[in-house]
This record gives sequence, C-alpha cells and structure tokens, in this order.
Amino acid sequence: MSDDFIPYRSVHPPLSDTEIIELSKKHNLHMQHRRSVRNFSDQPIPEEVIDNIIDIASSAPSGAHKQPWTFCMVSNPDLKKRIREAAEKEEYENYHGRMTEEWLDDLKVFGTDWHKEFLEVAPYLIIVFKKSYDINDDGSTSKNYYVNESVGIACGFLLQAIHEMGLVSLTHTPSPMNFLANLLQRPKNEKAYLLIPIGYPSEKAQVPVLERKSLDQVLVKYT
Ligand code: IYR
Repeated sequence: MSDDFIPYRSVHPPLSDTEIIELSKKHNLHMQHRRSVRNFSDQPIPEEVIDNIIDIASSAPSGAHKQPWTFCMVSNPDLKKRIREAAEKEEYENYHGRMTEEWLDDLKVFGTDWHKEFLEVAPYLIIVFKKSYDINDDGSTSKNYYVNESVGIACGFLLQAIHEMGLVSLTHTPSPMNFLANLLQRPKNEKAYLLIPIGYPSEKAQVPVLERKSLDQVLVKYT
C-alpha cells in the first residue's frame, strides 16, 4: 500500500448547526425504524444490490486496514437447504438442553425456536467470516489485528446498508457455527462470525414489541 496522503474531502459542504441537528434527527428516526425480522418474503432482489451492500460493509474501518473478512453470498437453493438443515440440527440441541433456563426465558419475547425456515425463504444468505490471519499467495501467513472489532463494525455497516435499501435482515448465530466453514469449504484461517439472511419482509411479518434503552441509560457525558 502507498505511503502517500491525499486531502480528505467531506461528503457534505459544512452544514449550519440547525442543518446538522435536523440531519441527525432525521437519520435517528430512520435508524430507530430498523428491526431484526424473522419472516422473509422470497421475492428476488437484484444481485447487484447485494454486491453494493457488501462493498459498503467492506468499506468499514479495520485494524491496520487489513479488512479481515470474507462475505459469502448464498442464493443456491440446495446450499440454502443444507445450511438450514445443519443450523436446525444445532439449534435443536440448543433449545433442548444446551441453553440455560435463564437464556430460554430471555428469548421468550422473540417467540423463537429451533425451526429456521427463513434460511431457505430469504433470497440471500450472507455468511460473514472473520480471518484471524491472512494466507498470502505464496502460502505464508500474516497477522490481522482487532479482528472481532473490525468484523463487528463491518457487520454494522452491512445492517445499516440493508436497512437503507428497505430490506430486512437478521443477525443469526446458530451455535456452534463450524458447519458453515465446512459447507462453504472455507480456508482454515476463516471462522464463521454471523449468518445474515437478507430479503424483503413477508407481508405478514411481525416483530415483538421491544423498548430501546433511553439515551440517559446509555450515554454518560463528561463535559
Ligand atoms: N441462536 C438461537 C437462539 C437465540 C439467541 C439469541 I442471544 C438471540 O438474540 C436470539 C436467538 C436462535 O437463533 O434461535
């Protein structure tokens, strides 16, 4: 990579205080609308949209700009079916003994169980892999840094981009997730991080009534 620097160009010309407050309010309202959705429509989405969404995710900041991630896009129905079957096998075990009573109790409000129909219905599954190190073309390896933080931020960008398109997603973590690296034949430096179905919501999609923490519960100011 080059050691050169170029001038930073802001996306906006400088805004007035009134304008920037207005913009932040508008964007807050827009983002407060985002929900995790489990009922997907099978309505197709142009693949180019997924390309662009992943490109947005991959623009996220990362430790030493290593971009330690791979996004696998699955639309192949047979592969989606195999992912569903493997995920449901793990989730069955989770819901029947591996999760604590407290955990199951915390999940009641979401109405979830081991059935994961959305893994076949959603037109695309994005499986995000984190690369704890890189394997170079000559087979040597090089270090990545702050991998969990970096991939988490990229997933945040991904979720925001999906929301921006009027599409919905779910941050799904069928645990353990090793089956995904096997099914997708990923190299040994890649570990599944999140499974994110993307699609339009089904017409009958419902989401639980949830309250978000108020600002004063999450923000501490030192002025
Ligand atoms: N992975 C399971 C259980 C689950 C766990 C959490 I933490 C959630 O926020 C939701 C579900 C499942 O997907 O059903």
